[in-house]
Amino acid sequence: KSQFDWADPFRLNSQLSEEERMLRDAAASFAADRLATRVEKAYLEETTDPEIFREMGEAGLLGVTIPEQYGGIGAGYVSYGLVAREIERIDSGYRSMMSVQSSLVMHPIFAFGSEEQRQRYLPKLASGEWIGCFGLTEPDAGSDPGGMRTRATRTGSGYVLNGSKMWISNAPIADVFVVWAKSEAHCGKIRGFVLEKGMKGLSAPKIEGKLSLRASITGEVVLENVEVGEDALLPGVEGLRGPFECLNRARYGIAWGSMGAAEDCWFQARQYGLDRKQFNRPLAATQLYQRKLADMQTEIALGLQAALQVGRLMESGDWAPEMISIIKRNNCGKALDIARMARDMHGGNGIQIGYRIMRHAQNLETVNTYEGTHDVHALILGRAQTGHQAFF
Ligand code: TGC
Ligand code: FAD
Repeated sequence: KSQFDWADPFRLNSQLSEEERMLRDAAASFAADRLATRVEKAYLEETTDPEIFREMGEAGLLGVTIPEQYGGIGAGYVSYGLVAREIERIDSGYRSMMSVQSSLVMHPIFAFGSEEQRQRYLPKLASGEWIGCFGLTEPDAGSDPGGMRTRATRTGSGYVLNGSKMWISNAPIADVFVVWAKSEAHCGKIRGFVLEKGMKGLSAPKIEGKLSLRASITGEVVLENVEVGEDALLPGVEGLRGPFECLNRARYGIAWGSMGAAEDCWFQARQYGLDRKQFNRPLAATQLYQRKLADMQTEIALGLQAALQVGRLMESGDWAPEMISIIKRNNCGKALDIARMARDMHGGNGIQIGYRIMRHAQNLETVNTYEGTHDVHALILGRAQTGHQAFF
């Protein structure tokens, strides 16, 4: 009979390759040294240090699945998930910065861009010299991105873009904007465009006053007669498949990341219960407290195992987006429940910034909403098993 490891019940560690474990450990060291040390101030003051991108780039944590010739490290999807888990263990906002850059900006340029676009953007995005953002959501088109109003109109040598995007991570500090618009020249189909900071008519004002994901800057993207050449168009994709192919990867990473935040809450709740005494005994010696710890352990162990399986299927090419809907939806929902439960288990201390739990809980409200809300993923899964479209 083997020894039970309460912190790794299903021996996730033993299911990883040596290279995966090394990258995970490097990400964990980076997160402890560079992120944990600045997150509290950043969260309280609602500030984002753009230097973090360069530091992540130096550590090899941006675009890990992108081939080396473009600045990535050509690692697999499990490696990418492990990096997301370690970064989100510190803060969902930092994972957001990493996953937008990697899955929503570098991936479309790599997968759908021309060779010139790949050469121009990917190495600088991988090093963190340039910061990227991804504009899909609009003020009146969130869960239903097909209802977007942003338009690209043909000019002699290129396009003019008009419209606005809302809730765009990294936008106010971005150098590179991957923006999705309906193109009149392509029968109204959605096309991707790569814009650059400083283009006339392009602005990205910060959205102030978020009570969630405060360490990650969010903005609008306003497009007022922005003129671009043909070279700004992503040539390799059209229709909603373009943004969704990027979202598949980012949602997958979020399934791992949210488990990192949940683990931090679980480990803290366990330690708090061992240290704190009420009624002359540790809280952790009570039945109700232990049941909550058991629930946390169970959901996290199952959530990580599911994310690992989907990652392996992505690596072998045998995957479907619905698998990602299951793990994005379940892991985010469970992580949010765990963070709220851990907050309660800390009593009054649970609301203090130093205990981290409430920051995670606040962040996970966003994580449960962006990249397809909990209910939207339920509708995707409902459609897949009944054949009935229930969105409208
Ligand atoms: P539907 O009819 O289902 O599909 C339209 C076309 O798109 C294709 N498609 C996919 N392709 C690849 N992967 C997927 N997951 C795909 N889902 C759909 C589909 O095959 C079809 O192609 P074609 O060629 O036949 O036209 O489209 P619908 O309009 O009915 O969509 C409904 C729904 C709910 C599935 C979809 O709109 C949805 O997922 N809504 C959620 C929106 C969302 O996730 N937004 C995310 C914005 S980005 C963000 O939040 C970043 S936060 C980042 C951070 O800070 O970390
Ligand atoms: P809505 O679509 O209006 O949904 C509101 C509620 O209605 C939800 O509960 C939803 O589940 C429910 N609902 C919607 N449709 C249905 C239906 N058919 N049936 C039943 N219920 C339904 N977007 C980007 O493009 N790029 C980014 O980088 C980005 N970063 C973000 C960062 C933050 C901090 C936040 C908060 C959001 C970000 N988003 C980004 C936007 C995010 O993807 C959207 O907020 C999300 O897709 C939901 O859209 P919405 O806010 O318009 O809500």
